[in-house]
Amino acid sequence: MRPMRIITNPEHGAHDPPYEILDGVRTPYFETPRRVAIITEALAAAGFPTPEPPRAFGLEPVTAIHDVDYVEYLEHAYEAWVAEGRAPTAVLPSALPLRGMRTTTSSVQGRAGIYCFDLSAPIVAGTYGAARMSVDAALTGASLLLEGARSAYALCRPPGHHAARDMAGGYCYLNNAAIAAHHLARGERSGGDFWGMRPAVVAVLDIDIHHGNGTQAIFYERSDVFFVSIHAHPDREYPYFLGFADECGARAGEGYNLNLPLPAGVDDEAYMAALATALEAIAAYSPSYLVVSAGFDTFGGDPLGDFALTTACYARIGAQIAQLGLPTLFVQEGGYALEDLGRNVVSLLSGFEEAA
Ligand code: SP5
Ligand code: ZN
Repeated sequence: MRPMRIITNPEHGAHDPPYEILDGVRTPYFETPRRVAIITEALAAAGFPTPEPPRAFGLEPVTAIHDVDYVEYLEHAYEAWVAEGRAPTAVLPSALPLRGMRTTTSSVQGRAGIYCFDLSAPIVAGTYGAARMSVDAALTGASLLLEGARSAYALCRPPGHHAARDMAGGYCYLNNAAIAAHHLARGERSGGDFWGMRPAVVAVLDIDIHHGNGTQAIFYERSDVFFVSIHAHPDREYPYFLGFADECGARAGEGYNLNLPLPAGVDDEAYMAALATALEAIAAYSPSYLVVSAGFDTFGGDPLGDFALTTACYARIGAQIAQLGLPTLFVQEGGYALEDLGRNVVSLLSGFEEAA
């Protein structure tokens, strides 16, 4: 068994917003650079290979998924915000254009409202560069699969699964997993023989506790990417407005979206039962590649989640995922229990490797 390749984002530390507004309270930013340091140290201690820097893929794979206007906003928002004379702390909206309001505006303050759906995606000077290199980490992992690797882990920061075609939110700016899945679906092998160019079917399995609203929206009308998410029921938990069980895809994508919303307090056994349902559905679509949006905020000690998973459960999850026998890219999403985050990541990846 070849060891799992690990790709990091050397630029992630430049994205370090000071706070967010969470449940009406100004809170230190949960999605901190320390998460990467913790995971990196734990992987090294567990004997995983030395992390690799990403290759540069340019803007094209990004704008294949995100609107050009939105990407340009992310790139220039901070400097424009400061040039408007606003506080250099971070770009955050003060008003959101809901129901019947106009969405044309020229100020950065106005555009922040158009391009954010919550108050947890502040833009600082280093946000765009970090988000772009986070995408490159996921794309590097996807390319390794196209080149024949069994698995890869992209230690993406910032995370991506809440980011939609033209919206940031939930610590996410660019949707790393969606961009990687699209890259795999196009089947662009560097070798490029005829069969290698054949478009592939890709499954995205989202195991973050929060519904991957961005990834779902991006692929909702596509039949080449099957999106499956196991998450806290949106009736009680973020992102509140998407992730219900009756969202099954639309038009060409009808039947290619599966949501498994769960109650509070889910333990290891209840989770494994939901995972079995998700994996059976994935197997039925016989995809060529699997992308796992790997969040660890399902952990019992997570400050943002209300599930009760143990560290040992992540190894069981990894082992079950490996049973699909698919080339698999793990993309880091959430996970905020800093004391346990490192061993939870090690547990998932080791469980996969030992069963692969
Ligand atoms: C990538 C990712 O995990 N983003 C998550 C963003 C979630 N933001 C809102 C969380 C609301 C949590 N409310 C429950 C608090 C319990 N103390
Ligand atoms: Zn999450």
